[in-house]
Amino acid sequence: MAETKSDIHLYTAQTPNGIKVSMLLEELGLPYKVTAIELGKNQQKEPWFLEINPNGRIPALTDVLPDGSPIRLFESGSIMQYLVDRYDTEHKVSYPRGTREYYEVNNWLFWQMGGLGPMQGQANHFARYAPEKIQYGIDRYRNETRRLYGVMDKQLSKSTSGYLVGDKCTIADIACWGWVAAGPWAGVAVDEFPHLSAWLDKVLSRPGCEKGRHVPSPHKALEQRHKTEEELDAAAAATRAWVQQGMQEDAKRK
Ligand SMILES: N[C@@H](CCC(=O)N[C@@H](CS)C(=O)NCC(=O)O)C(=O)O
Repeated sequence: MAETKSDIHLYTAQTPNGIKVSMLLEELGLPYKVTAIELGKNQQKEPWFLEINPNGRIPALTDVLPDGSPIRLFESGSIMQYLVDRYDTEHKVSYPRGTREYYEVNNWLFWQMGGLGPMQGQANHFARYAPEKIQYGIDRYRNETRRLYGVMDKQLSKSTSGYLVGDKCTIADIACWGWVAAGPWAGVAVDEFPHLSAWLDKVLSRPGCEKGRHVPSPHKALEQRHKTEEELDAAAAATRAWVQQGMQEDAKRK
């Protein structure tokens, strides 16, 4: 088979935001290069990486525009919109601009980026990474995450396709999947939500999503469903150390 040339270069790590992009790239069948960023070594804060994403977070992606000029992308939602805009000409996981479904996909993509991701991220922080257990913070973000799962469950209960918008899997589903798969890490049980549980398996059964979730290393979040709170807490110890160190360094930066 002839090798396909690709200028797409993904900078990522095994996290819910990171795997969104690799799942999408695999769904679209696009060739791409991968650089695994070691968050534990704070590589995302090194000057060369900040040239790509000034915000110092993964994922980030570089590509070359048709006129030959390089482009850098950051924020997972922005990266996903770029990839479907440019490469999903057959609308495998997107809808044509101007259609009702196009705007509805945006609703759910922004809902994930502004709600589900940040709330669940803070639930993770207070439940797993904070140096002390502050019950108010744990409850606030866990309850908000649970509420958001309920909103998604309700939307899915009305869907005839089993996906968030219209008759197919879109970037809205792909954006949410890694977060819902990691529910147990945040202390939120997905089994409380029957439509969400079915959706989790449905997305997982797609070969592209299945392959992409293991980039740049094996995805293990689903295995956490069978762990106790104590086991999850113990597993968080190593990450807690670098999260705390990263926060201290960020606080000193101007
Ligand atoms: N809104 C951003 C969030 C990116 C983000 O927070 N990435 C995390 C991993 S999921 C990260 O890079 N953390 C490293 C750090 O905080 O230094 C996106 O969706 O791309």
